[in-house]
Amino acid sequence: SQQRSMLLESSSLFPPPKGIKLSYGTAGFRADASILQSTVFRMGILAALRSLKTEGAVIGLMITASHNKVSDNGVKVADPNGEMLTQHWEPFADSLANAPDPHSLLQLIADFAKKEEIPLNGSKAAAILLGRDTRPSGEFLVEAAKQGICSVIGAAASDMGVVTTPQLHWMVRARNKDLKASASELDYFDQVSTSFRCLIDLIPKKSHHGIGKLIVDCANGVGGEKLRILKEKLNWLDAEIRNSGEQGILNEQVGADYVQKDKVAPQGFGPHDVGTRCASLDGDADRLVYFTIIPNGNNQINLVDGDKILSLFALFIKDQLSILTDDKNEYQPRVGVVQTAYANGASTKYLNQLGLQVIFTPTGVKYLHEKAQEFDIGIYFEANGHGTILFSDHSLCWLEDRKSTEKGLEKQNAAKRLWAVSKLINQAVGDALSGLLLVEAILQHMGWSVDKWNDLYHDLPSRQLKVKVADRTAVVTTNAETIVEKPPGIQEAITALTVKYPQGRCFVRPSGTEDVVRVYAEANIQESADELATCVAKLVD
Ligand code: 16G
Ligand code: ZN
Repeated sequence: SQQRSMLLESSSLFPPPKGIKLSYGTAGFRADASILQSTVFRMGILAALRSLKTEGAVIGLMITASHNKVSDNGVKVADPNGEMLTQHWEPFADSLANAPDPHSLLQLIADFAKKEEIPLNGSKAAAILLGRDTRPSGEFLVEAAKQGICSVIGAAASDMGVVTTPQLHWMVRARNKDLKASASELDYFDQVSTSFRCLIDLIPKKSHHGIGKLIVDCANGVGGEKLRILKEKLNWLDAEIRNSGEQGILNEQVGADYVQKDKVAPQGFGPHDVGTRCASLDGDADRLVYFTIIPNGNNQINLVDGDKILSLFALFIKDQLSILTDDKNEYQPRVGVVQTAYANGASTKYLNQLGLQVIFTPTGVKYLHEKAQEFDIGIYFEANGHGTILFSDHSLCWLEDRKSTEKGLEKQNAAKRLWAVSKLINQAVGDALSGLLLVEAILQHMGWSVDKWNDLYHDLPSRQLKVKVADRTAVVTTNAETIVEKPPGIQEAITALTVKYPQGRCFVRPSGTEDVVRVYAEANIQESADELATCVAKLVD
């Protein structure tokens, strides 16, 4: 058939790299950009099939390797609601990427299409939105993706150019869920800036005093250029943009991943910034952390991580809800908080004290997101700064109703604030830019300095180590990665070491992105956390 010959012909132009096994991993395929052309081409095909399978819904294809080095790249797929590709298709993504030749590729596609009942006869249309970060390799990889898409009859690609990962997810969601067929970056900027201004306008007059300027490290990535656009739309935002990529190298000693893991100030920050509120985005702007520089501290910082952003959001939402629902006989939205084992124990304790239900999942946005969807208002964050807030359709209807019918001004304003939060925050995926604006709006609302925010609770000292192992899959965990199941005996040894330290907690897990096993330990003092991590690292070595 025509479809067959099109696929055979185009895939012969994109031979897979020899002797390399690729895996979809926690967040799509990632590798050195030079070997990714065939993978991206094939993910173009997969995205087209996914669109056909979902009755022609718009599917996203993002080319990025996030916080990894500039010579790497990667590709991931966004489903109709803007969230990560359904896990149920990941094995197909793996086999597609690793098919050795055009004929076996074709066979895989034919078998899968049959099993999933995907119409491959050109009778249906498919639509894919493409985006890429600022990596130079993104240009030729986008071309490979287009070729993949175009080799499926009826499929069409729209290239959104250089965008943040969350912007692409947002556009996909807006086009499908909000039925804005032409949703673009401009609509994103409009929605985000309008809802931010709305939150600022709703600040009670008495707490209206300045909280000083913000400096943002943009990891020399795509976030810088986008934040500049937002800033122009928001004359209220007093932000200085640094590391926006004109000079420095993407992710090199800059960005949220570097700042959070190494707990040091990024390049371009120094003693002159002591006393100023600082934030850091990662290379594709889906992670956000804040920090301040410690005086005479040799570039050391006070880190205000994802757990603390989560705590600030949770506190604000809880406050507004308690204004709105003082009558206990009324409907009360169920609020839930989702964390991973990396969440600092002090943050979990704080959230519990707020009376919130805290649930743990394994590492990786797809797991947290899925869990958060079970609530009326679900808030999730990884300590590394990736997270967002999800509002159920029901809670949105309720808010919409309350903000227009509520008689009391206080209550009406609380409903309007929560409504604005739902518009500002990116409900498809964690978004450093919209997250940053929400943090800024809440701090302004509370009249809080970054130090006041950081004092919500004090992090327990912690240590992370990574151990290079021959086969990381030998380590199997359970219970949201807190317990080692295999190899046998390890968990007993970890427990025996952990109980020696006051407030000790420790776990190991195989990385989903690197060939290592990671160790995390926390305790009441830094020396103990370090010692515990070191001892446990020896166990898995
Ligand atoms: C990926 C995940 C991130 C996770 C990290 C863990 C997404 C979009 N990103 O970057 O959520 O924290 O992997 O890496 O899911 P690790 O498995 O190497 O520790
Ligand atoms: Zn990222």
